[in-house]
Amino acid sequence: MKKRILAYGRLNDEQLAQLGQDVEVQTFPGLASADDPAFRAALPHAHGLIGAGLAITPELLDAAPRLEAIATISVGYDNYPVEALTRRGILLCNTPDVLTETTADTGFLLIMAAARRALELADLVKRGDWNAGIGPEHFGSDVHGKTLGLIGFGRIGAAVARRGALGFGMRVLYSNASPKPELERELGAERREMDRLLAESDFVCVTVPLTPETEHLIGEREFALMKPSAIFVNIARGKVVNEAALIEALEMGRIRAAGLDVFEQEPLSPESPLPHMTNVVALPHIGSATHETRTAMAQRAVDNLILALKGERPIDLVNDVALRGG
Ligand code: 8YV
Repeated sequence: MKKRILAYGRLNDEQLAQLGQDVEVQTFPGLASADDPAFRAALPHAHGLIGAGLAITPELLDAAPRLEAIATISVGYDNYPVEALTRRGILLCNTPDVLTETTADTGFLLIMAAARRALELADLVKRGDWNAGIGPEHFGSDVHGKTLGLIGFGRIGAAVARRGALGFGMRVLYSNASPKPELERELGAERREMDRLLAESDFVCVTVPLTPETEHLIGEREFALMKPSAIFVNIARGKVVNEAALIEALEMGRIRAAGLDVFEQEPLSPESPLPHMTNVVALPHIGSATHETRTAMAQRAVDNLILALKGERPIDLVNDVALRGG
């Protein structure tokens, strides 16, 4: 008998057909919550899950005693209880690599848009307020030749740095748990303690994963260390930043602007002042959201899940201890 999987992520017909060769697929298009009654009813029979954005809790795992593998269509896995999965011998697979360049593009989009005040000035045109040549009150700041500080220097951080160093002649600083000598050679990047990076950078871009150690890594103290002209960009996770402290830093002019793709609460609450601030570019978590990249991520997740359910090593395994039986 074929194993059964529950697919709640966006998969195309070919991907569903590929899965269908090996497993029985039950789809839950647009599933918004794990409490959906049909999803709950299917969980006890599921060997695999594939999707993104659903908070998987140990309580949900209790309702899925046959579960062998989860393929998340995301690189981040902060909404998965990794230890609980490992204890139960459930493999967790993510989708690194295929979204690196697209997410770095989003980082640069935010750097450029915030520095050149693109949204604010496009709005001015839209309102019909472009009456004369743009003067200093609307000037932005240069990106090229400035100092770009990366907090986190993994795949995505390095891809943002590459754009800055090679495309825009920027000086690159990074703070990361381990040194990256190859990237230092390739990009002339220099490693700094985070405090020094914050003080020296014109653009501070956060690319660390959300973990208990990085939650609220950037708060009041860190914003105070930045230059008043600094532009802060977050393409990682909202909870890495104390959003109240960010709002205050922007309101008090402790930093000049922010480009944000992620927020402490998503979707962003309508009460949040952030999207209404002229010095904020706020995007609805579009880091990897292109046709090409989302298709590639879904494909990677499909390939991972099929391998995992066949008892083979998936391409991307977050908790490989589970494969060895704990
Ligand atoms: C995901 C992301 O696509 O991969 C990640 O970790 O942040 C996004 O690119 C998104 O989380 C899916 O819901």
